[in-house]
Amino acid sequence: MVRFVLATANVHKGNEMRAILGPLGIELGDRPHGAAEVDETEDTLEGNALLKARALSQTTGLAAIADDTGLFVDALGGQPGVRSARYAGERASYEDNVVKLLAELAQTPEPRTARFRTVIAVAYPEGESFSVAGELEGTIAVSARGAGGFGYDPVFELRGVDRRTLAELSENEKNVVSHRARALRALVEELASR
Ligand code: ITT
Repeated sequence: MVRFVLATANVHKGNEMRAILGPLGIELGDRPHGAAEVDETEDTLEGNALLKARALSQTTGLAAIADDTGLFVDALGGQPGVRSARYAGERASYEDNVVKLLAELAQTPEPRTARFRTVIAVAYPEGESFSVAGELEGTIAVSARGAGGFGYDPVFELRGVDRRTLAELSENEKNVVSHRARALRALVEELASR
Protein backbone atom coordinates (compact mmCIF):
# COMPACT_ATOMS: atom_id res chain seq x y z
CA MET A 1 0.00 0.00 0.00
CA VAL A 2 1.37 3.39 -1.03
CA ARG A 3 0.47 6.28 1.26
CA PHE A 4 0.66 10.04 0.76
CA VAL A 5 -0.40 12.88 2.99
CA LEU A 6 -2.87 15.11 1.17
CA ALA A 7 -1.69 18.69 0.64
CA THR A 8 -4.80 19.94 -1.07
CA ALA A 9 -7.31 21.61 1.31
CA ASN A 10 -10.25 21.52 -1.11
CA VAL A 11 -12.56 18.77 0.23
CA HIS A 12 -14.21 18.11 -3.15
CA LYS A 13 -10.87 17.50 -4.80
CA GLY A 14 -9.73 15.30 -1.89
CA ASN A 15 -12.89 13.17 -2.11
CA GLU A 16 -12.41 12.60 -5.83
CA MET A 17 -8.72 11.77 -5.37
CA ARG A 18 -9.54 9.19 -2.69
CA ALA A 19 -12.33 7.63 -4.77
CA ILE A 20 -10.00 7.24 -7.76
CA LEU A 21 -6.81 6.17 -5.93
CA GLY A 22 -8.29 3.94 -3.20
CA PRO A 23 -9.15 1.05 -5.55
CA LEU A 24 -5.65 1.36 -7.06
CA GLY A 25 -4.03 0.73 -3.68
CA ILE A 26 -3.01 4.31 -2.91
CA GLU A 27 -4.18 5.75 0.39
CA LEU A 28 -4.32 9.48 1.16
CA GLY A 29 -3.82 10.59 4.75
CA ASP A 30 -5.65 13.69 5.99
CA ARG A 31 -4.06 17.07 5.64
CA PRO A 32 -2.87 17.85 9.21
CA HIS A 33 -5.02 20.32 11.16
CA GLY A 34 -3.34 23.69 11.26
CA ALA A 35 -1.07 23.00 8.27
CA ALA A 36 -0.13 26.42 6.92
CA GLU A 37 -1.92 27.63 3.77
CA VAL A 38 0.58 27.88 0.94
CA ASP A 39 0.35 31.03 -1.19
CA GLU A 40 -0.02 29.98 -4.83
CA THR A 41 2.60 32.40 -6.10
CA GLU A 42 3.68 30.53 -9.24
CA ASP A 43 2.17 31.28 -12.65
CA THR A 44 1.76 27.64 -13.68
CA LEU A 45 -0.29 24.74 -12.29
CA GLU A 46 2.93 22.68 -12.11
CA GLY A 47 4.65 25.36 -10.05
CA ASN A 48 1.78 25.72 -7.59
CA ALA A 49 1.19 21.97 -7.24
CA LEU A 50 4.88 21.45 -6.46
CA LEU A 51 4.87 24.34 -3.96
CA LYS A 52 1.94 22.75 -2.07
CA ALA A 53 3.38 19.21 -2.08
CA ARG A 54 6.91 20.28 -1.12
CA ALA A 55 5.72 22.52 1.72
CA LEU A 56 3.66 19.75 3.33
CA SER A 57 6.31 17.12 2.82
CA GLN A 58 8.88 19.33 4.55
CA THR A 59 6.65 20.12 7.54
CA THR A 60 5.40 16.53 8.06
CA GLY A 61 8.44 14.50 7.02
CA LEU A 62 6.06 12.39 4.87
CA ALA A 63 5.53 11.84 1.15
CA ALA A 64 2.92 14.44 0.11
CA ILE A 65 0.55 14.79 -2.85
CA ALA A 66 -1.06 17.98 -4.21
CA ASP A 67 -3.58 18.78 -6.94
CA ASP A 68 -3.65 22.07 -8.79
CA THR A 69 -6.37 22.49 -11.40
CA GLY A 70 -7.44 25.20 -13.81
CA LEU A 71 -10.14 25.81 -16.41
CA PHE A 72 -8.70 27.26 -19.62
CA VAL A 73 -11.24 28.93 -21.94
CA ASP A 74 -10.01 29.63 -25.48
CA ALA A 75 -12.18 32.72 -26.11
CA LEU A 76 -10.78 34.26 -22.90
CA GLY A 77 -7.15 33.70 -23.84
CA GLY A 78 -6.86 30.78 -21.40
CA GLN A 79 -8.56 32.47 -18.44
CA PRO A 80 -9.42 31.76 -15.66
CA GLY A 81 -6.48 29.29 -15.85
CA VAL A 82 -4.20 29.26 -12.80
CA ARG A 83 -6.52 31.80 -11.15
CA SER A 84 -9.63 29.59 -11.42
CA ALA A 85 -10.27 29.52 -7.64
CA ARG A 86 -10.03 33.32 -7.33
CA TYR A 87 -11.52 34.34 -10.70
CA ALA A 88 -14.31 36.54 -9.22
CA GLY A 89 -12.17 37.72 -6.29
CA GLU A 90 -10.02 36.45 -3.39
CA ARG A 91 -12.96 34.94 -1.46
CA ALA A 92 -15.14 34.05 -4.46
CA SER A 93 -17.58 31.13 -4.13
CA TYR A 94 -17.95 28.51 -6.85
CA GLU A 95 -21.18 30.25 -7.88
CA ASP A 96 -19.51 33.70 -8.04
CA ASN A 97 -16.91 32.26 -10.39
CA VAL A 98 -19.49 30.57 -12.62
CA VAL A 99 -21.58 33.77 -12.82
CA LYS A 100 -18.51 35.77 -13.82
CA LEU A 101 -17.49 33.19 -16.42
CA LEU A 102 -20.94 33.18 -18.06
CA ALA A 103 -21.00 36.99 -18.07
CA GLU A 104 -17.56 37.20 -19.70
CA LEU A 105 -18.73 34.79 -22.40
CA ALA A 106 -22.17 36.36 -22.94
CA GLN A 107 -21.21 37.77 -26.36
CA THR A 108 -19.21 34.72 -27.48
CA PRO A 109 -21.11 32.31 -29.77
CA GLU A 110 -21.08 28.59 -29.10
CA PRO A 111 -19.07 26.42 -29.13
CA ARG A 112 -16.99 28.10 -26.41
CA THR A 113 -14.16 25.58 -26.33
CA ALA A 114 -12.28 24.98 -23.09
CA ARG A 115 -10.30 22.41 -21.17
CA PHE A 116 -9.71 21.41 -17.59
CA ARG A 117 -6.14 20.65 -16.70
CA THR A 118 -5.07 18.97 -13.47
CA VAL A 119 -1.49 18.71 -12.29
CA ILE A 120 -0.70 16.22 -9.54
CA ALA A 121 2.58 16.79 -7.72
CA VAL A 122 4.32 14.40 -5.35
CA ALA A 123 7.14 15.43 -3.01
CA TYR A 124 9.27 13.28 -0.72
CA PRO A 125 10.89 14.49 2.52
CA GLU A 126 14.35 13.65 1.12
CA GLY A 127 13.78 16.39 -1.46
CA GLU A 128 12.77 14.53 -4.62
CA SER A 129 9.57 15.61 -6.39
CA PHE A 130 7.75 15.20 -9.71
CA SER A 131 4.46 16.07 -11.37
CA VAL A 132 2.06 14.57 -13.92
CA ALA A 133 -0.94 16.09 -15.72
CA GLY A 134 -4.31 15.20 -17.20
CA GLU A 135 -6.69 17.20 -19.42
CA LEU A 136 -10.34 17.07 -20.42
CA GLU A 137 -11.65 18.93 -23.49
CA GLY A 138 -15.11 20.49 -23.35
CA THR A 139 -17.27 23.53 -24.05
CA ILE A 140 -18.80 26.15 -21.77
CA ALA A 141 -22.61 25.95 -21.61
CA VAL A 142 -24.82 29.05 -21.80
CA SER A 143 -26.30 28.27 -18.37
CA ALA A 144 -25.62 25.90 -15.49
CA ARG A 145 -27.01 22.32 -15.60
CA GLY A 146 -26.79 19.49 -13.06
CA ALA A 147 -26.38 19.13 -9.32
CA GLY A 148 -23.27 16.95 -9.02
CA GLY A 149 -19.59 17.78 -8.88
CA PHE A 150 -18.31 21.19 -7.77
CA GLY A 151 -16.67 24.36 -9.06
CA TYR A 152 -17.22 24.93 -12.78
CA ASP A 153 -18.76 21.45 -13.36
CA PRO A 154 -22.32 22.79 -14.00
CA VAL A 155 -21.13 24.79 -17.03
CA PHE A 156 -18.52 22.39 -18.43
CA GLU A 157 -20.02 20.24 -21.19
CA LEU A 158 -18.38 17.13 -22.59
CA ARG A 159 -17.59 17.22 -26.32
CA GLY A 160 -18.92 14.67 -28.77
CA VAL A 161 -22.17 12.72 -28.61
CA ASP A 162 -22.61 12.97 -24.85
CA ARG A 163 -23.05 16.70 -24.21
CA ARG A 164 -23.86 16.46 -20.52
CA THR A 165 -22.12 18.82 -18.14
CA LEU A 166 -19.77 17.29 -15.57
CA ALA A 167 -22.40 18.16 -12.94
CA GLU A 168 -24.89 15.94 -14.79
CA LEU A 169 -22.62 12.89 -14.46
CA SER A 170 -22.67 10.53 -11.47
CA GLU A 171 -19.62 10.65 -9.19
CA ASN A 172 -18.39 7.40 -10.71
CA GLU A 173 -18.84 8.67 -14.27
CA LYS A 174 -16.92 11.87 -13.55
CA ASN A 175 -14.15 9.90 -11.86
CA VAL A 176 -13.64 7.81 -15.03
CA VAL A 177 -13.46 10.62 -17.62
CA SER A 178 -12.20 13.65 -15.69
CA HIS A 179 -8.96 15.63 -15.99
CA ARG A 180 -8.24 14.56 -12.38
CA ALA A 181 -8.79 10.86 -13.18
CA ARG A 182 -6.44 11.14 -16.17
CA ALA A 183 -3.74 12.85 -14.10
CA LEU A 184 -4.08 10.24 -11.35
CA ARG A 185 -3.81 7.38 -13.84
CA ALA A 186 -0.61 9.03 -15.12
CA LEU A 187 0.57 9.16 -11.49
CA VAL A 188 0.00 5.42 -11.04
CA GLU A 189 2.00 4.71 -14.22
CA GLU A 190 4.80 7.00 -13.06
CA LEU A 191 4.97 5.33 -9.65
CA ALA A 192 5.01 1.88 -11.27
CA SER A 193 7.93 2.87 -13.54
CA ARG A 194 10.12 3.99 -10.61
P1 ITT B 1 -6.21 23.70 -2.86
O1 ITT B 1 -5.34 24.89 -3.10
O2 ITT B 1 -6.47 23.40 -1.45
O3 ITT B 1 -5.70 22.49 -3.59
P2 ITT B 1 -8.22 25.09 -4.48
O4 ITT B 1 -9.71 25.01 -4.55
O5 ITT B 1 -7.61 26.43 -4.23
O6 ITT B 1 -7.68 24.00 -3.46
P3 ITT B 1 -7.25 24.92 -7.22
O7 ITT B 1 -6.53 26.20 -7.21
O8 ITT B 1 -6.59 23.75 -7.85
O9 ITT B 1 -7.66 24.46 -5.77
O10 ITT B 1 -8.70 24.98 -7.87
C1 ITT B 1 -9.08 25.90 -8.78
C2 ITT B 1 -10.56 26.00 -8.87
O11 ITT B 1 -10.93 25.29 -10.06
C3 ITT B 1 -11.39 25.38 -7.76
O12 ITT B 1 -11.61 26.25 -6.72
C4 ITT B 1 -12.68 25.05 -8.52
O13 ITT B 1 -13.49 26.20 -8.63
C5 ITT B 1 -12.16 24.70 -9.89
N1 ITT B 1 -12.02 23.25 -10.06
C6 ITT B 1 -10.97 22.46 -9.72
N2 ITT B 1 -11.22 21.18 -10.06
C7 ITT B 1 -12.45 21.16 -10.61
C8 ITT B 1 -13.27 20.16 -11.15
O14 ITT B 1 -12.92 18.89 -11.16
N3 ITT B 1 -14.46 20.51 -11.64
C9 ITT B 1 -14.88 21.80 -11.63
N4 ITT B 1 -14.17 22.81 -11.13
C10 ITT B 1 -12.96 22.49 -10.62
